[in-house]
Amino acid sequence: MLQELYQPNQDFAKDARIKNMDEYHALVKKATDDYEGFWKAFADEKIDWFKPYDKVLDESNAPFVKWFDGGKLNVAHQCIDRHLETQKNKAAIIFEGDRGDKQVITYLDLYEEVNKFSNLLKEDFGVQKGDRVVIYMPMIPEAAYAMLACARIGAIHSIVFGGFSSEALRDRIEDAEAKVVITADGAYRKTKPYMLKPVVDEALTGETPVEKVLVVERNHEEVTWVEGRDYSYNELIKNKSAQCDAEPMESEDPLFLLYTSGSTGKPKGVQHNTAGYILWAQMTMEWVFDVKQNDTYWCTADIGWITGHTYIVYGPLAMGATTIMFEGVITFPDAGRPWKMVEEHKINQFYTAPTAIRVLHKTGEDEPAKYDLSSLKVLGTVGEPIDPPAWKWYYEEVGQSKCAIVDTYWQTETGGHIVSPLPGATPIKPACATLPLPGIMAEILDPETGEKVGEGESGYMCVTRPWPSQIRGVWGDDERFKKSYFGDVTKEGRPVYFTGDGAIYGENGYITITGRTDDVINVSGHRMGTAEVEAAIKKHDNVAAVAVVGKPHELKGEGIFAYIVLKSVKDDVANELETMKEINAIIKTEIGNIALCDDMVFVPDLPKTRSGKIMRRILRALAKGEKITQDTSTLEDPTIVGQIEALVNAS
Ligand code: 6R9
Repeated sequence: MLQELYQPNQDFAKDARIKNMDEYHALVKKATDDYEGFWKAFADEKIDWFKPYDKVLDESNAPFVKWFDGGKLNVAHQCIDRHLETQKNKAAIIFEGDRGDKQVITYLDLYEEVNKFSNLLKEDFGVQKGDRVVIYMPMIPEAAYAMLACARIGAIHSIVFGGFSSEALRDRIEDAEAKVVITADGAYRKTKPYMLKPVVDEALTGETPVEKVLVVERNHEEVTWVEGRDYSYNELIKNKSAQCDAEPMESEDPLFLLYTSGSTGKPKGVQHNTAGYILWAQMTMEWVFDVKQNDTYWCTADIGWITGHTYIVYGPLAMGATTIMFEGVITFPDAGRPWKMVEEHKINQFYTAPTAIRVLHKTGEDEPAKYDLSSLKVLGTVGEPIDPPAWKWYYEEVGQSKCAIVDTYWQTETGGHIVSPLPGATPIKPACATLPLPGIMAEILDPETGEKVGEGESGYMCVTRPWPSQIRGVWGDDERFKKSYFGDVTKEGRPVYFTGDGAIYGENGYITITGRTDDVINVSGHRMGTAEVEAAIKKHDNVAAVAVVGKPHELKGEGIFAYIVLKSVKDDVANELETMKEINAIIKTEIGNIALCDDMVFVPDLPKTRSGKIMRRILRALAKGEKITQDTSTLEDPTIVGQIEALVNAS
């Protein structure tokens, strides 16, 4: 096994922030010996405090914890203002539009744009500290300005991914009780305009907490304007002052909400607070990507996901880096687009998802060789387990066997990376997230006993001590927060955080993440709750019952497989196809294209236990085409398994 390890590039390592495993172990030891002292040192060094904090960590009300209580700071100040003295003319954001249009935004430009935006929100929209602002935007610089403007004035942003439907947007707006929505008319995809504003209009029909909508005019296509509700950003911003003081925020004031899928019910509003989040965003940027003063860093995520929050906007700007923002599609006009961009912008760190790597590999295996990729130093992946062939292609063809691959494991709830190689220190291994980052007490535990499992054994990926960037709550639902993440297991009296992922220890404590242990499906690195998809499918008049499961998919990682029981069966193929189309149309309006089913099978019934619980394990196995070997005698009707199997095979 050991010979599979790839050692860090020594030329790179000598200038890296963490240069070798001795330095890694020294940091881990420091955290183990004096946990609060470890975090205190970094909080003091990295954060520009308006007022010092009183206490590093308050666990008295665990699992509700407080980090750096009593301190005051502002995230927009941390990300912008404090860099002006030394690098006001450095590029903060380099924007590349879908059609190749480019824009360089310096730190001074960013300061002015964010201040104007902040003044607009305060003066024209009456946004105050603590108000919720929903952002439904394409990947354009104004999306970053909007986030930072909220942070500057203390409003809590909640970004909704632009691919979500009007119903999904409505749910999130209502749950957050947002007073303002910031959107755009639309943007461009594959050179053609597409629209967002109509989706917002739809989401706001009927009763809504939203009073005002700000529309950035990006593609200048025709949109409807509702008098007294909708305002053009392009107009209002013209006469705004570029001076706006950053609101002093408490360390534990909320910074943002981001809705994510869990195993049951509607998406949860994951709440991140100010100080702890920004500290870890900055530290992981520095450690895991090791971005240097003159580097250009590109993360291909969308700001609608946590990766876009932490690793396009907050992390890079907090450390004063240059971050690329890309509006387009990485396989357009061809699968050489990202490599062309690397060559043009001389990108040094590139961060993407396994699903993108698989597509780039499949559709453009030889593309990397056509470009000069010598600027690259670190390649990152995130969102789902990466398979060894994709990893190898990424390492050899894109990284030319000299770049570290950082397989970063984390979640919306963790705020930043928790298990990841360090590019100058950690020997890497295909498809292995390797070791916990210093300060993160991540362990694989037996879910029953709470004991750490041994080498070669699998268990649940957990974190046994609170860390600064962890989720602070589920918006409006403390019980759900406790129930979703903290079971009965405690370690040294502390509630243990459960990630919901399975993992296995290899040699040297190396961690391989094996995937979700709950009913969350990971489609192209995006989390979908089975309950959400099932609720959408049930809206079809002729659906009596449904169960969806994940099924391995060559490009997406997992696809969605639905077992559907119809109320009335006509037994004709044309009719069935029509129903399938109708169901997918409902999913599209209820959630969005990302939740469309790859497979649907109409079945006479679902495999249920006598107590009425659906046996998803069986359905998952059948979707994969596996033979059912487990005991089915506890089922209400054991013959159903054979019937479903025959239908799956025939589909
Ligand atoms: C950052 C992000 C979180 C879920 C997580 C896990 C999966 C993320 C991974 C990974 C294997 C990695 N995941 N990174 N699995 N290796 N390097 O993706 O957040 O959208 O909340 O998803 O993604 O299953 O629990 P989020």
